Amino acid sequence: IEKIATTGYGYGNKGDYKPLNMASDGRQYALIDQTHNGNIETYDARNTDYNFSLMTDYDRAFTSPGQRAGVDAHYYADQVYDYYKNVHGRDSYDGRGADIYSVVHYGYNYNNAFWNGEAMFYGDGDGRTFSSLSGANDVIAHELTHAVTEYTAGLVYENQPGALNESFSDVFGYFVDPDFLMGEDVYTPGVSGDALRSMSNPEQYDQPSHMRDFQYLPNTEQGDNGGVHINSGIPNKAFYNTVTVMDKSKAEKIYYRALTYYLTPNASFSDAKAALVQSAQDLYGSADANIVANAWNNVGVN
Ligand code: ASN
Ligand code: ZN
Ligand code: CA
Ligand code: CA
Repeated sequence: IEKIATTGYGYGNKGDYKPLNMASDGRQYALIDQTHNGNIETYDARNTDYNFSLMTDYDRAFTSPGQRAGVDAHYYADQVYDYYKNVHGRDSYDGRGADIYSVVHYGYNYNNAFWNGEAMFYGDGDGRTFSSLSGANDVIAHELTHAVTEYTAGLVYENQPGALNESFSDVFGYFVDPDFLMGEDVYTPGVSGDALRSMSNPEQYDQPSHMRDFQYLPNTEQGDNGGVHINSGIPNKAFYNTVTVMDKSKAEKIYYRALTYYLTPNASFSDAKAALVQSAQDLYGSADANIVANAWNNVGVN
């Protein structure tokens, strides 16, 4: 069905007003943003894990409680799209204007979000461990960066390359939401000040921040694929060590170049260090390359 691009608005998970790009067929309005080469589309799983339909309304005001998760997912997907386009000149995750699909109300009380190779999925959370996971723009940036990584470095999701895959998702989560906490806007809604992970102090959430504490876990689901969400604390701390010394605007170019130009699927932490040092050298010269090298030396990656 031909749809006409228009604008409307809605309320996010925290009840906040957000302007939205949408499309209408003259009868209904749908969360389809047609303002880029590819569409940004937001779907409702209605608490299933298999039945997804476009989030729609009969007017341009997406203001009902069941629409809040969709409003945030739609708005933040556009925000992250704009980040990659405006800062890095990248048109969507594949660099070729791929449609970006988000699915909200995935599962029941589901305490996670993920990229499955085709779309981003967000649970509602159980209301204790998490509130609706689309309510955090660093979570959206983290998940969409998994897609960018898939189409660029292709870091395999296990052991050291998997921990790097996780870390790059947190790093670009930082660039979209510049604090060193991940998921703080949706984690434990009854507890303030905490987060899912900390890049400045990974130990606070049981992650190592130095190679001496690297955790050798089995490459199984139980073992978090070799500790991809555990050992990511080490490259995360190296990132913290970098971005607290160098301009953020330089660090994001260096990390993007390493991810999209140098890194390959089986990269180790040492390979990531080398890729980032070389990227810094290419873009800004030896003073910044030395900052990066020292940042990794200080987490025990030589
Ligand atoms: N939220 C997790 C992540 O994006 C889901 C997963 O384990 N893949 O890393
Ligand atoms: Zn992840
Ligand atoms: Ca954050
Ligand atoms: Ca909290």
